[in-house]
Amino acid sequence: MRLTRYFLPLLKENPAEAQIVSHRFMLRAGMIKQQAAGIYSWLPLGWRVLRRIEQIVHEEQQRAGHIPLLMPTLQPADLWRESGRYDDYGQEMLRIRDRQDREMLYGPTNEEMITDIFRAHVSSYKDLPLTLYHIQWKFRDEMRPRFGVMRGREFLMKDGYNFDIDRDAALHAYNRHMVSYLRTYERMGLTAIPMRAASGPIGGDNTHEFLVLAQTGESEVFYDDRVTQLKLGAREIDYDDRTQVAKVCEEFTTLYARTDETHDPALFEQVPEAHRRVGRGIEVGQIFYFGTKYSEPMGALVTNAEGQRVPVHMGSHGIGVSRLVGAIIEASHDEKGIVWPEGVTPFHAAIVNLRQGDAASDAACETIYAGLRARGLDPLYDDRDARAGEKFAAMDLIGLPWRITVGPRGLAAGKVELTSRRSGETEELSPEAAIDRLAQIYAGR
Ligand code: 5CA
Repeated sequence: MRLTRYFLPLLKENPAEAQIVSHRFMLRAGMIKQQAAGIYSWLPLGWRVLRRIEQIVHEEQQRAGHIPLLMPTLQPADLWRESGRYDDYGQEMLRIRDRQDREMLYGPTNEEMITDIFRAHVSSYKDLPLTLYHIQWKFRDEMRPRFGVMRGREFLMKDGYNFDIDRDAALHAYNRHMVSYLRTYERMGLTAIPMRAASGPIGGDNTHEFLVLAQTGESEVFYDDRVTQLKLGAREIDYDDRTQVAKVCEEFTTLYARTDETHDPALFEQVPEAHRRVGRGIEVGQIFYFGTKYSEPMGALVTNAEGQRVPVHMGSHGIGVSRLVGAIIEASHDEKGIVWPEGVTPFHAAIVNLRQGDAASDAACETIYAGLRARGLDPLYDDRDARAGEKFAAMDLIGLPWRITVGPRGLAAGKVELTSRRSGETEELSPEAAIDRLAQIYAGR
């Protein structure tokens, strides 16, 4: 993409309404525009990050054996009457009537609808286990939408639903989700800590939230700081291996880590004082096991191996896809702007031409642009006729992890500069070597 042909409406001033850094940078970097309280347009740069996060979520869900589908945003009220949640859900649910005066709602979550799909098509234990998921917009009429996309009213969520023959099988599905989430967040450059939590309107008594530590987080958290050192890394996971998956979960959930809702001061006292931490976190996901809470009232039954009809065991598992964009910025920025982790960056590298119109500089930028594209990378080429300082400030703000700077002086010696946004370190390289370096950095991402 060439900047002169792109749509990147940067703001020079700090918007007054933004109270936290991610909201401020998302507005200033031209990623989002508010359309109503808690409702945003995703401008091209924001859209790119959102798509990259979605892509990682899809890959990791499918690696764990979960199957994508797509359910609508609007749902009939009657489905929710079957589970008893239509009245329970209260003011957070946006209720709508269509022209035939039928009661509809904008889905805040999809337990009822997925159970309806399941009961229409599955009737035997032989079709289990089954986990279906989608990535779809949700609406919750939050009392206090705030912090930009962090607490929106309309927001993008990955929600997945497992169907299993019994509790043990459903708990394996729960564990599988936990491990796949750990990998998902790590690929986004995040440390997200699973913490024992409370289940709220989804139900069940087995639930963990995933929290990214940040001062601006909405949840108060209590933890043993050794949990922050745990890494899943590149280890091989066989998602069908119940023992292996359960061991990983044990590794990540044994040290004390709880949100204020389940915090137990007496247990916390047992954490060695040097490791005891109280802080704040951003909830980027939550997993639930709730057994037959929906399958029983909605009649989602399967025949078991003994020929009896039994309600299927379920859980649901959410990732806050749009919230993650804000959470990643909270975890990765400096005073100049965003610092995207390579896994989610909207463009892989910036090309900054210091002397637009200089024949040698223009030609070298074109060569690098084409070279990066040929290696499967997406560069953003700042081809504006603008001062170097302005170009650097723009690229620092939007936070691409790598910048190639091209100017007549360097080119006279056959060199361009490759600069890391994170460390600020610069290397002088030939254009070809710079392309090779970036291809190496992004290999496998
Ligand atoms: N049905 C279950 C799991 S699929 C469910 O809805 N879980 S949830 O309520 O915990 O939501 C899942 C994730 O969506 C949360 O962990 C959070 O990251 C994100 N989320 C929830 N509410 C909002 C909101 N108002 N704005 C942005 N993200 C949100």
